[in-house]
Amino acid sequence: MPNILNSLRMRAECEGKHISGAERLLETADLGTAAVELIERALNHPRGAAEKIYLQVDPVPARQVATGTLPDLHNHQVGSWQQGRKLAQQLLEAAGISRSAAIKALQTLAAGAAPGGNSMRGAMLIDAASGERLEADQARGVRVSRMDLSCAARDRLLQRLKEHGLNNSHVVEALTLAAKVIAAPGVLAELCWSDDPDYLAGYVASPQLGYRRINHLKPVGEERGGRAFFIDRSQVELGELVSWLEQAPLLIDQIGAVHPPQFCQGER
Ligand code: WAQ
Ligand code: MG
Repeated sequence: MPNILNSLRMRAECEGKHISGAERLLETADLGTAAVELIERALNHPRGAAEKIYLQVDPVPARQVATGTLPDLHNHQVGSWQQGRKLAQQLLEAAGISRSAAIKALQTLAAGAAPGGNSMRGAMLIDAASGERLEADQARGVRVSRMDLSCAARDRLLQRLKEHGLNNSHVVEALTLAAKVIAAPGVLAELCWSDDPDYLAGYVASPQLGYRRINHLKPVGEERGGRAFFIDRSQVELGELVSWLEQAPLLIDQIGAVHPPQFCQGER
């Protein structure tokens, strides 16, 4: 590793609405290519063409960078988004989240977790026992940053995902983000589905369950998506957790297994 890596962040807006965002951790030689890719993504986004694009680059001393591992991917196939949300609730309960907190988080994401019923730019923090929302700003939320795959790990992951028809940027980025979130002190689980109207998949992730991909968590055309991180408040101080998620650099150099699809029985 060189002495310095770079945190590259992109955020794009159209008419004040958040369109897309991304975060990478890269060597300087790879910065230009990645920045162009992110600008192109923002300009051709299914949520709308960006009017304002913010790019930020911050140096990160390599000695501060921890290394990490991706969770195993389990691929649950459900027949409807309603069935998907039921499964998400069950997985959250299996991860130690109270039923009421799981149901409340699902309902809040479905209704648009930001003021006015929009999607947030970042994630909600949710007390895993009470279901209380803990993030300071309900429009911004907490944005996990300064994480990426090493080049070798990315190549291996793409190869492995390709065997299952899952080699798209949503899966790669979501696995990377979830790896950092479930490694965080005091985080019991994460719930996510996309805010892109044409991308219906989401997941529940936890240290024990791994990354539980669910193919349908919302209806086609739905732009309300987001993330919820479930916290055990007895394990961690909130400010410490937020600064770890936003600031601690993590380079993932080990990938996990990718399991074949598992079909969910029962009512659609
Ligand atoms: N930190 C915290 N929250 C974030 C971040 C971040 N860095 N990036 C996005 N979010 C939140 C924000 O509220 C977005 O509205 C929401 O997540 C969804 O973001 O097939 O594509 O980038 O296995 O639209 C998951 C399934 C796809 C992938 C997730 O999310 C699969 C996805 P998107
Ligand atoms: Mg999106």
